[in-house]
Amino acid sequence: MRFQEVTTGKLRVLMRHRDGHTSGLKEIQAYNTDGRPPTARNQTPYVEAWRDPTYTRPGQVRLTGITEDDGLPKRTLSSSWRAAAGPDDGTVIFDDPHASTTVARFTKAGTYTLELTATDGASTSSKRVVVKVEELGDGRVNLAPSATPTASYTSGWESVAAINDGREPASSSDAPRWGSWPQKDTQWIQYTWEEPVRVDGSDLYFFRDAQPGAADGVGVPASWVIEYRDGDTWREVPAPSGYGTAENRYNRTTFTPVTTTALRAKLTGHPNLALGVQEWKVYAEAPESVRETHIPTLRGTIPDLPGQVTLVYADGSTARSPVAWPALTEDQVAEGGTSVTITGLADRTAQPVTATVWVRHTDAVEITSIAEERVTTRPGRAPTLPATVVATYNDGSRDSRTQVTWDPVDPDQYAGPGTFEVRGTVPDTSHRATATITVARPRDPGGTSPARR
Ligand SMILES: [Ca+2]
Ligand SMILES: [Ca+2]
Repeated sequence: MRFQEVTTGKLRVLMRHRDGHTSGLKEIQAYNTDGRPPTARNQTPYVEAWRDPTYTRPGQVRLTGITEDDGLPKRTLSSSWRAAAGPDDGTVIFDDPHASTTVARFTKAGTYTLELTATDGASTSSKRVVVKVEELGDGRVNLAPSATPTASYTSGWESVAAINDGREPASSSDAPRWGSWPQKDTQWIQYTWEEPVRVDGSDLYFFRDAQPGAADGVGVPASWVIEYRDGDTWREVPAPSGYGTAENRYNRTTFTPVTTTALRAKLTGHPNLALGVQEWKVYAEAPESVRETHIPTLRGTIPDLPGQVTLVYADGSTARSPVAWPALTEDQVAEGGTSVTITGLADRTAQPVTATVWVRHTDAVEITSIAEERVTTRPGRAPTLPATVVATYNDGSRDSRTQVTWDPVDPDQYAGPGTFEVRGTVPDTSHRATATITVARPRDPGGTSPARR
């Protein structure tokens, strides 16, 4: 590059690292060309983009982008990702559509064309990446990536972060991995989540460099158990299907669901051998349903969509899950009396979730009905009543964020199997909310259900 002549004793280059990369400089030469630099002319931005091949989560793609500009005309450069093409009904959700490097998630398998566009305010460049999304996963959601991994002990040259890095091991001697050498006997690895999770299974892949009977080294365990944190106590997960110790593959364990903030695998080694793990996946229980999301908005106003949805499990209990929605456009909310349904992705279920946005002509509306709620519980356990209900208004719009105060429930009503109704009060309307409660014995008599006590 050329610039106006300066007189100086020092020259330096300032570099800003590209996202996820470091930078190096091989050589810099400085000249006095004795010439006048040419008048700067605005160059269009430079854009490059590709798919990160090391990122292997089902239904997701990590996109790496580079956007650069000469700083002309106004020293601004903005970029954005969009889906230029994809299968019918397929939705792409970018974690941050304005970051050049981001993760895209898909609601449907197929071939998508994703486009990164950069503009300096005067001119625009773009680059397309075609990605083939083969599988959205097998319906199980691995919660390990969102956990913090710790261990009883980690050898200085191994890494506990390797157990949830998402990298598929090629064999039990692959690396990176966690290992406890020279600590032997019983060792553990642990996952801790910031919010409670509801889990019902795991896949664990051991690291080993020795076989049972060896004088030293790292081996698969002689035995192991999965424990969950219940208050201040560690308990073994209920009704575990078994704890395999095979090498060179995952060992699957399923168990009766538990809600917890921490899970650990407690491994007991063969004599003389330390312990190790390549990867440990922990699966969220698949919910039976997701509570409907209905959001009204005034025409011309793009509404804020809820950051969480409520998952409902087979036993009637519920949990919240973060959810990502595609961005709404002004066109979609331009006309009163219309509605638009969008598909989002919740962190803790493999099923896509939907939200309906109802576009109103006016805010002068009133409630005409409240949808009935259906709740399941077990004998002796108070039903989990929802904090909100779905109200329908006189213009046909709905709102799933309508607050409700339920009448008190007498424990006698859910002491044994049967059905009963609970009524609730909603502000600013004489319409009452109704919840029908079904008290049923659990389908699976195993575990620690109250029905068996
Ligand atoms: Ca430019
Ligand atoms: Ca790993």
